[in-house]
Amino acid sequence: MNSRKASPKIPGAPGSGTPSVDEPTTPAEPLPPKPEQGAPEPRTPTGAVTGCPVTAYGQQGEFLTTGDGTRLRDTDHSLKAGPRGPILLQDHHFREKITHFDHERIPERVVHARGAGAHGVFTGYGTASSLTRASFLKKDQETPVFVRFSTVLGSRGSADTVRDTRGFATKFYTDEGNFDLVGNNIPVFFIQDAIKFPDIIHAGKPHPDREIPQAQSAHDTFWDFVSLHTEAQHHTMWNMSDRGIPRSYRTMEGFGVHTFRLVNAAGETVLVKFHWKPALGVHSLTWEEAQLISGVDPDFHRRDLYDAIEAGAFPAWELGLQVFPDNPEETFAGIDLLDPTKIVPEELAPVQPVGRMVLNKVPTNFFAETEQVAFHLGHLPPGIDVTNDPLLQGRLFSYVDTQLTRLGGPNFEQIPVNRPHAPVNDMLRDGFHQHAVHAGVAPYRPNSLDGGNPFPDPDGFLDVPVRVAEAPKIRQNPASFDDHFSQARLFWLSMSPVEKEHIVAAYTFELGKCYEQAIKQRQLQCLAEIDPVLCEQVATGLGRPAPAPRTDPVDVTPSPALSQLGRSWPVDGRVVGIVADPDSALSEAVLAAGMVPLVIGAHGGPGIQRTFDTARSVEFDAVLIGAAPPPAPGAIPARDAKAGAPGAAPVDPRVQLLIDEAWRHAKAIGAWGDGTALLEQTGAAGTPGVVTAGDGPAAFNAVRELLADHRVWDRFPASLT
Ligand code: HDE
Repeated sequence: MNSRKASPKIPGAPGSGTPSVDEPTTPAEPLPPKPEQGAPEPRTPTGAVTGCPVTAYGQQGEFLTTGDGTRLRDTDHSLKAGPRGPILLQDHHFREKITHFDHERIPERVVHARGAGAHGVFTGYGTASSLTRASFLKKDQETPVFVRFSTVLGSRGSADTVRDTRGFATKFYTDEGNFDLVGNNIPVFFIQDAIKFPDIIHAGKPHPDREIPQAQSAHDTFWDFVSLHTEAQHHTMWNMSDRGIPRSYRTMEGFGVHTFRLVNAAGETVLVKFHWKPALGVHSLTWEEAQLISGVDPDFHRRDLYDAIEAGAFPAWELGLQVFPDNPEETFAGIDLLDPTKIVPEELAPVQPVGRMVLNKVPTNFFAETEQVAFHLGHLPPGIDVTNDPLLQGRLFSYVDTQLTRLGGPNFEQIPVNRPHAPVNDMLRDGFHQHAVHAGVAPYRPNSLDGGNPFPDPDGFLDVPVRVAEAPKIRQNPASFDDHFSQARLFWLSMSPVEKEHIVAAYTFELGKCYEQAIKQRQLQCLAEIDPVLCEQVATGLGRPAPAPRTDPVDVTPSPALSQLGRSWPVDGRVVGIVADPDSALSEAVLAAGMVPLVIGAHGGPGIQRTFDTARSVEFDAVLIGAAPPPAPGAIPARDAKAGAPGAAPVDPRVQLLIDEAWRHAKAIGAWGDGTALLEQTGAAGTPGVVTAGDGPAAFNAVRELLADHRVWDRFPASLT
């Protein structure tokens, strides 16, 4: 369970103080940070502790100054030759203000541009100590972390809930240097060799002529590429599954994807894959919800992350390892560990927990922290090394290279959020935005002028001396990389019936959005190689013939661990919409359960957080109905096209819509009082996951139990097996 802090209030207040209606006229100290806010620990660019409070990074006083600290009398008028005259070139304040503004933007990330970050702490269990000498994994060792979650394809301002892979990048500020675990929420990748990265990304990004569609894979260029470049089929299957539309960052697994090599104090090595297991389990949206949210609340995932932290429902994950012997073939159970399009099923190699991460602070400033954080796979502490996975090898080049443009030079590691917490003694010098003030005269080795410092440490990072087999220099993959379909089939066969239904619907939607029939047919051929039922179902939806497989589908053993259904999880931080008169006992009960109550009223007022105008079902994980409100003023036909239809039920149409959608999205619904009759009227009463009770708290208790299973899929029996 998550450790919670007491939090009596509903999250979302924008500032740490309560503003006055009138404009303030007397200077005051800057307001303190909000309690849930954190910031990079103050360190010098060379990793030394500064002793400054974290607020020293922010504004320091009550009077407006230039960037240079000179107090100003006026920032509302430019200096002009008379009230009606032109602006004077000498107006240095005007020029500074506008010039700085003109340069506020930096290039967004070429991929993973849309993201949200949070601070936290990682605590080692000590269970990995025999495998690696990395100090942050020692028992009870606490290490600060910064995590950035992201989508891949969309621009920085795109919606959170699009169908896409999610980035899950963690910077551990370990006492032996930073460790960046730059993973995704999907354990495999589209390509086996980094040289193909521009190809898959160009195919997934908007078409270059019209720059549409934004943040989507449902278009011709994406499916053109993945149907021709069939090693992408396994990853594509994950994207078409519910993993492509997570409910929350808090309910995502994370994967390092590649195989890494650990080395212990005795120099012994093992191969490992990194896994993050969310304390709340893996949960997803429905596709209709995801689409609605893209319009209703494009910031849904970042809001959820920050609200959860503010409410004290700290997101948590356990870090785990799949461990494999470091044999010369670099295979396990016949699976090539260097092939990033392959998983090793957990049933064959269980995930062994090695530590726990809790995110407990939201950033103080989005740009300074989330936008400027720079991850790099080469940020490795002693005890963790890379393998020859050709995707990993290419990434080792790319992540430094990209920061040179994005963050404007080679000193990006000195930006506060990137500063290590370990002493830095490099011989890297100068460059744009140099923050360090290096002393000494001999930034070279060997030297005698600085006493020979700094010295190599025989106990420092070890490049494990792995033997490379004698081979020609060649542009070619190993033959074991040629199997492109068996694991896509393994994933498909591991899904529960309702998850299979969703996969069929996703392929049908995405290919249905393609223009070219040839591309649809080519992808259907790929599906035929994966599974004839899947192919036939999608072909029916597309109105096209289902092709026969060219080779017989291989025999695979399903991996039940891949399904996200069938277990129960904590409900921390989940959101309950309440249609009833404000009732503090009910709201208290929801808050006490670690959840967020949002009371929905006809219009704003005390105790009401949403109105019929501002609420939409997709914001809530469950709905409680304690009233049957008649159409409110906002529902007159001129203001709401849904309202006033002849014969419409005598209930506000937006409440009707709320119930219809919550029901359709398999959400738990609870009712009492007039709400019970309303559910009977809508036809929802008596169906699975719809409960009635004598009062609000009792209805909530019943709904809470249902919510532990996330959704009530029994409401919609699947047609597939
Ligand atoms: Fe990335 N990737 N990537 N990637 N990636 C970037 O680095 C790249 C890959 C991942 O929140 C970029 O700083 C290449 C796999 C995440 O800041 C860039 C290849 C995985 C993030 C880059 C891959 C990832 C990135 C863009 C093929 C999962 C966001 C901005 C070999 C294991 C990090 C940046 C953040 C970001 C290159 C493939 C995860 C351009 C060349 C596989 C989570 O350097």
